[in-house]
Amino acid sequence: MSGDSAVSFSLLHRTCKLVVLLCVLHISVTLFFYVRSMDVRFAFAQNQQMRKNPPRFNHVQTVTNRTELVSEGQNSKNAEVSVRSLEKCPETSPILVGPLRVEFKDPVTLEQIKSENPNVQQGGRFKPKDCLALQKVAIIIPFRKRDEHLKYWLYYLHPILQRQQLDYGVYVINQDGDVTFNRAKLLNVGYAEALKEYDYDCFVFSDVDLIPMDDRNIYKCFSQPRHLSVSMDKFGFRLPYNQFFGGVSSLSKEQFLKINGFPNNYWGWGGEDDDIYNRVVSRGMSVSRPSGEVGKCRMIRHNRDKKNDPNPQRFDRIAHTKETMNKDGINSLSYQVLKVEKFDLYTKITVDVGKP
Ligand code: UDH
Ligand code: NGS
Repeated sequence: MSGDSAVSFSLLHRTCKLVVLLCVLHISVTLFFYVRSMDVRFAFAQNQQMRKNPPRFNHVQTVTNRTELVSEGQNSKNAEVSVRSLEKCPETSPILVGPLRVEFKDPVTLEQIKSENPNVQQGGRFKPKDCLALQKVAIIIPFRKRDEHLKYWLYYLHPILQRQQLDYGVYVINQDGDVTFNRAKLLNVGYAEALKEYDYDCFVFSDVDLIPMDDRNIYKCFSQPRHLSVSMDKFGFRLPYNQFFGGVSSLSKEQFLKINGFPNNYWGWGGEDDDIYNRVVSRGMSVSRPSGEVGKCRMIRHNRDKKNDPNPQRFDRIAHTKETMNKDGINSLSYQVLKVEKFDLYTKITVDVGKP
């Protein structure tokens, strides 16, 4: 072989090697992208499948429960233990329905209410199964001899509160005996007794005869103390006066403690709600309210109760809230629990609140 042909052979050899190398590189790159595109298609198909069966927990994660999960398409043999997250309920419950028809023509029975609310636990407790409720709410009802009203309250409120996705308990605080009624003291007792049972962070105080006409009026707490019964039928669906804080209100534990709870010394009808309003503003807070539309509610008509006549001292007392509120309130509350009854739809706590 001459020198020239040896050089051209070696050049050809090197060129061929380069071409082969380039081919191998090309095939590798093609293979790599092909395999990757298969992954994407597979993931897309899986995603589509999940859309057909959307996940039940689709909000921000918070609490984790160890649970055995069987993934879709896998049989129990392949079941793997994984950590399932119970996620926070959404800010606005997706199962609210808005305006409601509320009437008191037909009587209701506790059996009927119980069967229509199978998820309510003994003592009137409920929490959503599929998500973690945003607030733990104790509903406190001051009570004496209003069983017919209580049935309507339970009939209407349990379905509403469940749709509002609250972790709640219903506490009926029953004043024992026949001395003059004391609404605000019973509410203080409800606060103290509910906290002995569960770590509630919000307290809704509701008269037994007030029923919301719209489930968007959420029975929870807000950044300011809230007045919920803003638009009552008996006042022509308006506020009777701007400072009105009666009927249904809600305060977080922190807000309640900031005002030293409610007054204990308003015996008989009137003024205690105005005193609570004074406490709220004197501690630099304001009252939050739903709109007049969402805040519509009906009151069950009734005559004045025995032993709940207008309190003649009420005007004098509300004129001095600022001076009295530090020593009269949750810090000076004294009472005696006589009976705690766990019924299917509520907890009834009978108390001796003393006398004027
Ligand atoms: N309450 C009772 N029993 C009583 C008194 C009051 O359960 O004997 C409770 C009940 O939850 C009631 C709440 O305390 O809703 C407030 O009672 P209230 O008498 O201050 O207010 P209400 O709106 O009646 O029930 C106002 C007087 C109605 C006079 C009607 C005249 N037509
Ligand atoms: C005011 C009372 C409040 C009461 C409101 C509405 O006059 O306690 O009427 O009463 N304040 C005083 O008497 C100082 S209602 O018609 O709902 O019974 O809540």
